[in-house]
Amino acid sequence: MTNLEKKRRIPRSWTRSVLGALSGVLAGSAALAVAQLVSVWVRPEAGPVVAVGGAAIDRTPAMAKDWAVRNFGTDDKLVLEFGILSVLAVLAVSLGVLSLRHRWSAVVGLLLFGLVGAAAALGRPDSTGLRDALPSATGALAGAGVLFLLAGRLDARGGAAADPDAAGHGLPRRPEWDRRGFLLATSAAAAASAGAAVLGRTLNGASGHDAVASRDGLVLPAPGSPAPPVPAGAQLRIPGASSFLTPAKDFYRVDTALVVPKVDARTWRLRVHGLGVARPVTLSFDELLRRELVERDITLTCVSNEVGGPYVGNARWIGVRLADLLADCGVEPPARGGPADQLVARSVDGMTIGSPVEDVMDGRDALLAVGMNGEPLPFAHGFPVRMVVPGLYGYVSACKWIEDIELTTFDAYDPYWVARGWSRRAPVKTQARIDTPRPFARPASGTVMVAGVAWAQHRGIDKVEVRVDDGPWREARLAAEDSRDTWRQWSLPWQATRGGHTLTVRATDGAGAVQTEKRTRTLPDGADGRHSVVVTVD
Ligand SMILES: Nc1nc2c(c(=O)[nH]1)N[C@H]1C(S)=C(S)[C@@H](COP(=O)(O)O)O[C@H]1N2
Ligand SMILES: [Mo]
Repeated sequence: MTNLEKKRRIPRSWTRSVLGALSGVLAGSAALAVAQLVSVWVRPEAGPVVAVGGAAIDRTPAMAKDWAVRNFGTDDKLVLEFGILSVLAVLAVSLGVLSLRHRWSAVVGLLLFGLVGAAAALGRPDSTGLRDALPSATGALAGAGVLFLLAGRLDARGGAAADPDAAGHGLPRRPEWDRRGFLLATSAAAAASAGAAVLGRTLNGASGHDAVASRDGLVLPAPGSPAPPVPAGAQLRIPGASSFLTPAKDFYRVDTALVVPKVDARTWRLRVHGLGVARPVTLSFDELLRRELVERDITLTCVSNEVGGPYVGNARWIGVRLADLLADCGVEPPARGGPADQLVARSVDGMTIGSPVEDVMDGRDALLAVGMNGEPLPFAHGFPVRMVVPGLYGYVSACKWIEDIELTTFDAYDPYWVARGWSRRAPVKTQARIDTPRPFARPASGTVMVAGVAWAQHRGIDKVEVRVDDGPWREARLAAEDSRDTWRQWSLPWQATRGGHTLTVRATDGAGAVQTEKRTRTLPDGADGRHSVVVTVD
């Protein structure tokens, strides 16, 4: 080989690799775009990225899920989707480069990824059957076709005759690739997948149209048992402290749904059945609204909330008393001899959440909620109907997008999170949080307002104390109590002196129990320990 030839060959093989990678990326994009388009017709949740993401969430060990929620918060799903797309991009580039030498292996490889997507879709708890495999399957076929075609244009053997320019290079015997054909094919593939992607996105966006219309057209009846007004003294209005009622847009959201379920209230049904249900029923939304509506302020907390964490919110819920509905169906709580001790709620997206029947029927305001802060539930918070039970963490009580209630026993069935290592029973632990000053704040010396919230739903908060460094515990001022089921604000003016200080808070609940000192992790039944904030006073 002459020097001249060497120089010409190296860049050319480089170019070929880049073009191979490009074919792979185009084939991958075509696959995803077609899959997205087909998922409009099947259902958005069956698309490959959502299905693989959902399958990943289902299989994530409890500790890793907890870590993701802790580090990415509500962005954990975005991070997951970005991760999946990055992996797919790397695979697409590799398949593209592989296709230069082994066209058929690359095509088969792409089809295999389609199989993975299809298997993920079929394995989701909310899978509606074989149809769910279609987006991934058709996407993979389209991608494989594009890859086969593009790799063919790049094929050195076939190209020479097809490229009339080849003679112009002064190397007429050199194998050439079909440059014009490749350009045409890539442009066509790129345009077609961009079109399919845009169309799929638009149609998917509109797919919840009926559900949106059913929510827009909904006027909730006035509750027969309205919540008393929030006592004037419950909201302290201290800058930096959480507001007493959390607006829906600021309310934390924790769920496994990569696509927020959009349920049409007009076709929604709730089935109540199972062990010891003498009179099973299936209710429509209208039938539910015809029952007496009650309105209650209830603070909801996530078991994944770290000490001092943000996954707690307080809302004014409107709903139907679950205990009354169960009693109408003939359900008896275990204390009165009922055979079922676990109520398993199931959502349209296949989530299962198990609550103790005893707690739900012991007189507390366990609700099938239809409204939040005077509005129909937002889609992200469970429209049209969700459960809310004062005193229990969300994963054992607050099923969103509920469609089925089955009475069973704790021995007979482990719901979603329990199967992943979390406790069967999980009453909310007593916690206090310092909202202000923020960690590492630099307040000026003098009077600094220390304030926050404390909660121990259904037991209530009786006392909050603050300690500066290793000093004595000093009792904070408690805002007026709204109900035992809500959090309470607290505040303490602190005469801050220059230097670094650690502020620590502890609450005492209505049962007289003091928030424990020992820190525990959130797994398996919620974090224990006291919140501290370190500040530097200037
Ligand atoms: N269908 C469904 N309901 C669900 C969940 C879920 O993943 N899917 N997560 C539960 C958890 S862990 C919590 S803490 C609450 C959170 O409710 P929010 O998102 O309205 O704050 O919903 C509960 N209900
Ligand atoms: Mo949660």
